[in-house]
Parts: sequence; C-alpha cells; structure tokens
Amino acid sequence: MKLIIMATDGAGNVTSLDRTVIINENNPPQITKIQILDSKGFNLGAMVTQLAEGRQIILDPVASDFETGIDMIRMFYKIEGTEEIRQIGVDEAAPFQFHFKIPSGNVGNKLIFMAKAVDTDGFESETFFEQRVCEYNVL
Ligand SMILES: [Ca+2]
Repeated sequence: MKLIIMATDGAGNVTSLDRTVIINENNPPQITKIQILDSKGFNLGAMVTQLAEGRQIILDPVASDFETGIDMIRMFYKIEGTEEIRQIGVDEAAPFQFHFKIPSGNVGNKLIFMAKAVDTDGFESETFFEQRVCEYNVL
C-alpha cells in the first residue's frame, strides 16, 4: 500500500510525499509471563516456587499486542492433577492485575495460573492452556 500525503498552501501551491507500507494481518495478543507480586505490589521474582496457603498475592500478567493494545485479560487457576479450571477474574483496564488468595487444603500440590488476553480489535490470544507459564508448589 502506498500512502500519499499532499499539502496545499494559501496560494494554491501543492507538494506531496508518498510512502510505501506493507499491510500485515492483525495478530492476536500474546501473553509472555505472569508475574507474582506480594500484597503490597512488590515483585516476588521469577524464582519463587513456593507460596503458603492463605497468602494474598497479586497476579500481574504481561501481555502485548502488536497493533492496537490489550483490551481485557482473564485470569484462571487450577490445581495440578485436577480438571477444574476456576476463573480468578476479568480486568478491563490497565494495569491488568488480579488479587488472589492461595487456596487452602492443597499443601504439596502445584498451582497453575493461566491467562487469556483480548486485544482492542476483539482478537483473543491462543487457548489459555498455552499461556500456562507459572507453576507454584503450595507450602
Ligand atoms: Ca492485534
């Protein structure tokens, strides 16, 4: 596609400039990681692997969209070895964050967080199972 920009002054003089751009497909958003913050918002770091039951944390998914930006993120969790996927919440405003209390009664099991994003054009990220990026042992 070629964009042509034309300017005309008060005397009728015209100048133009053109520029060629390649048209790409509108891609779905990508979630690259889910950061774990403490209840005050401090990042617990990528190395945290254990969290105590009952602890309050904030889940901070990092998402991007090449074209227009992120409209909404949904956050889910499941306990490894079970089939039930529970929704933690839906956030429709940046920064997309989710307050979460580590569930009780699952000591020794892995907690799996999953997120799914929608861009402002309505395209959804790939199935959220593929966005599974964090696994934590519950103390
Ligand atoms: Ca997009």
